[in-house]
Amino acid sequence: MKRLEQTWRWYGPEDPVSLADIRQAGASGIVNALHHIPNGEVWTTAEIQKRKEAIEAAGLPWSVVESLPVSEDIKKQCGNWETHLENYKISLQNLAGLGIKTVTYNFMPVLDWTRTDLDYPLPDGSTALRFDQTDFAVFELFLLQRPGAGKSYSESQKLAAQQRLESFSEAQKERLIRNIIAGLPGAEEGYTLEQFQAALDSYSGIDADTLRRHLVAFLSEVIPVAEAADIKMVVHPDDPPYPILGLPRVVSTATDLDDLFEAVPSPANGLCFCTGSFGVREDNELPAMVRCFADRIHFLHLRSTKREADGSFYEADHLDGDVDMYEVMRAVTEVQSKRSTAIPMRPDHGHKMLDDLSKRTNPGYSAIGRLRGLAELRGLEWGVLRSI
Ligand code: DNO
Repeated sequence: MKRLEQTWRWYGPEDPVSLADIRQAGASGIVNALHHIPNGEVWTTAEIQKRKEAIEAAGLPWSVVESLPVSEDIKKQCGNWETHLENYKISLQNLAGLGIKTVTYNFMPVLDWTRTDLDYPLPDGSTALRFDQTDFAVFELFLLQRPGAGKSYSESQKLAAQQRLESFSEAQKERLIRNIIAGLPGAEEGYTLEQFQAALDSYSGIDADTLRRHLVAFLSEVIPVAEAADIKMVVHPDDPPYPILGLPRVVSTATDLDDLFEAVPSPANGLCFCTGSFGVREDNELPAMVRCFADRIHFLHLRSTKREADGSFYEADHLDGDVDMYEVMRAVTEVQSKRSTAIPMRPDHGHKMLDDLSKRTNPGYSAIGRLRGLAELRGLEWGVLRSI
């Protein structure tokens, strides 16, 4: 029986984790994007070919694109969105022409994934990424001063945020702002505070229904091209999986996915099943979702998050936290057993640990933390398979 394909995200030539390191981690496929090409522009065959050759020279295939970003104009249907849409189709055809056939994207307005703390200390001395609800309130209520933000918080949350603000040094305030708006790796867009507020304002009038319509319109254009090119498009869920900053989010729950697949039923309309993102919501039952969306899953991000009472969460060890990774893996192996090709998975968001702690790392994408994650997941898959 085919096992999952063990892949690893590589940020390109600037990534402190080299392709040679990745081979030693035991990964056999690369997840990559052309981060230097601005969102909305075409990924030319020449640029794709150049990157593909660099990856293959290290003895690895370019297995998955993460991400071919959807421009803000497309999400809002404004400005150059029609040109961007045509460019997106050309990029898909160019990728398919070179045999790269799994393409990840997301439809989160303004921000891709969001964290408030990139070095949250864990009891064992390693550090994790964290989303702290009170810090986030400090950011939008007092640092950004987003008009209307007060409506999203209770009186006690506002008081907690006020007290937290008073305890912060200037450096802590600046770090919080930077963590949220400077763009985490892969997010592509980075902002100053003024640009950030302007980007939020540009969504006024776009509620969840409108954003959902825009997503369906995007897919209605792009999916036929993907289908003809034998590409699987995989949507990454919202992270965190609920509306933030007054912006709508429409890929957070099983209901959202039902709507999406009903609106655009083509098999090319697929899902990147990210356990860490979906797992932040208690009402997302992950093993059941894997079984329910079995035919749509063409890429897996495996990691676990630990929820806290006030809505905060942090990234736990891959086999710890609120994600029941054993049950998820059992469901995933059932899905894999019915496929003729290996589903790519990657360990997501490792801790900073051992040498990672003193090295330059992309937040969440340290070498050793992910090596640990991959090793644990590989062992879990092996154990599940051997026991059935
Ligand atoms: C974070 C990533 C996301 C993901 C995009 C996909 O670590 O999982 O940035 O790549 O949302 O478009």
